[in-house]
This record gives sequence, structure tokens and C-alpha cells, in this order.
Amino acid sequence: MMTKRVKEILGHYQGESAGVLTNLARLLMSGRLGGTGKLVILPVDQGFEHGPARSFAINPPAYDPAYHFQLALDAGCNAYAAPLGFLEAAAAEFAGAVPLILKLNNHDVLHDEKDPVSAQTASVKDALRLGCVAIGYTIYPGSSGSQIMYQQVRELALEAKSHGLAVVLWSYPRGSDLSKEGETAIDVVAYAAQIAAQLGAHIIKVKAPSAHIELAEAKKAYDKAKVPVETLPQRIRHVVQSSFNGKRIVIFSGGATVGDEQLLAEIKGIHEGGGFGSIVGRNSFQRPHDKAVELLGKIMSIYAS
Ligand code: FBP
Repeated sequence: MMTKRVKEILGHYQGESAGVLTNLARLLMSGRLGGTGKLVILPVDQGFEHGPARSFAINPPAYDPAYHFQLALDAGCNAYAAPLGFLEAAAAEFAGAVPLILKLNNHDVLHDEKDPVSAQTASVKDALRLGCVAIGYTIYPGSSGSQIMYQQVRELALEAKSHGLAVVLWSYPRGSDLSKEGETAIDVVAYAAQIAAQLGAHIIKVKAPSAHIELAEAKKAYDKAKVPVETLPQRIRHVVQSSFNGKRIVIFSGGATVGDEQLLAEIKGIHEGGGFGSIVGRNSFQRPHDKAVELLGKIMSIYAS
């Protein structure tokens, strides 16, 4: 049954059609965290984004597309997100088992460029054909190609919404004018979340921010208003505030594989700061299946507390 918290969250999207709200409700009501207003999503596009060996060699069953559907299901994730090939390979076998998000663009690391632009690798029509609840798309704010990506999002989001699909934006600052540290700087991550919200994203995905402030003009504003950004919960709160004052769902990525304790400490910080959840890829499928289910269970318990 629809909970008060989910109704409250859906109330922030009242400009949207019944179809979009229904699909957002599906995401929020599925899996172990269903009804809590929190989300844990399994994303597996790393085969494309980082290469197969870097992604799956450590846990070979993960080369199999069906493995990830089953993992999302066994762990009780709210959704599973992947590129076209992985979803096409097993969506029929797992039809109706777990909400799906089709990543409509992808990027590889075979060409080393400072200002990345992903290629569109699937369509809204593919998402509908595969029974997805949402489309996913990565933008790289800071890249010299960001305008192309923003314009593509405008078109794809309009099309997705007109068919009742929700829109999930991965917003990852990157580009020749940003330092490596700047990609996760608090001012830059908050800015990336704001851009995604302004582009019409229903769900925004960013990396957990550090206390570094990259942009000189932003630094003046943070100092003047004394915005607290020393601790992770403070920074998460600021990113949530930057996403329409908590009226957009913001979730945080798991990042490269680390030990359980380190990951769980970060999840606690995200939860304490009012984050809506996590999207945990490598830290899930690079562990053996049972260990991944156990860890995802612990993550969900934190968000449910
Ligand atoms: P992880 O939990 O593995 O970090 O996955 C989250 C994610 O957004 C993936 O969807 C994507 O492949 C990856 O991070 C991209 O990471 P990066 O752009 O840093 O290479």
C-alpha cells in the first residue's frame, strides 16, 4: 500500500503526468526499501564504461547478463539500471520481477579525452519495448561538450515523459577546466545536481562530495553565508538542498570497490544528511553473490532505520 512518505515525495512532482507518477511510485514501492522513500539501485554499465575485465574479472559470474537481474532481485533493490545489450539479453526472462532503467547513453575509455561526451546508445522506444520504468542518461557538466548533452537530454526527457517514463540523470562533473579533485568538490557536485534538476530529472545521481571547494566565486559565497560543509552529512544536506530543497530525489554512487566498513560508514553519512539512497554497482557485483546480497542488505537496513 502506498505510504505517506511516498505520497509526499510524489507530491513534489505534481506537474507530471499520471504515467510518470505511476512509474516513480513503482520505483519507490519496490524491493526491500519499498514505501520508505529511500532507494537502492543496482547499476551495471561498467562493462561499457570501464571495460569487461576491469568490471567482471574479479567475479566471473558477473559476465552473464542474467546474473545482475538475479542479484538485484535477491538483494531487494528498488531497480536495476543497465545499457541496452544487458537489458535486452534477459529482460524477458525477468519480466515484471524488478523495475528497469535503460541507460540511453554510454561512454568508453578506449579514447582518452579530457572533455567526454557519451554516445546515444538506445532510445525511448527501446525503454518502452523492454518494459522499463525510466530512462537513464549521463551528463558531464564541465565538459566542453556539455551543451550537446543538455540539448539531447531536453529532447529525450520530453519524449520519455510524453510516454509516461521517469527520467534519471547521472550528473558527473568532468572536463579540462576542472581539477581531478574538483570533480567531487562540494560546490561542483551541488552545481551538477542543480543542473540535473533544472534539466527536468526526476531522480538525480551524483558522486558523494568532498569538502574541497573548486570555484573561487563559489568559495566566496560559501564563506559569506557560512554554509557548513565540513562533514559528509552536512555536504549531503547541501546537495539535497541544491536539488530544489529536497523536492527532487537525489541518490549517491557507490564508487570503486572498497571494504564493507568504509562503504557502510559513507552510507551512514548519506543517510544522516537526508540523502534518498544509493546506486551501488562495483561494490555489489564485484563481490561474490552472497556477500553482495549481505552488504546490500546492510545498506538497506541503514536507509530503513
Ligand atoms: P559504481 O557504484 O560502480 O560507482 O557505479 C555507479 C556509476 O555511476 C555507474 O553507473 C558508472 O558506470 C560508473 O559509476 C561511472 O564511473 P566513472 O564515470 O567514475 O568511471
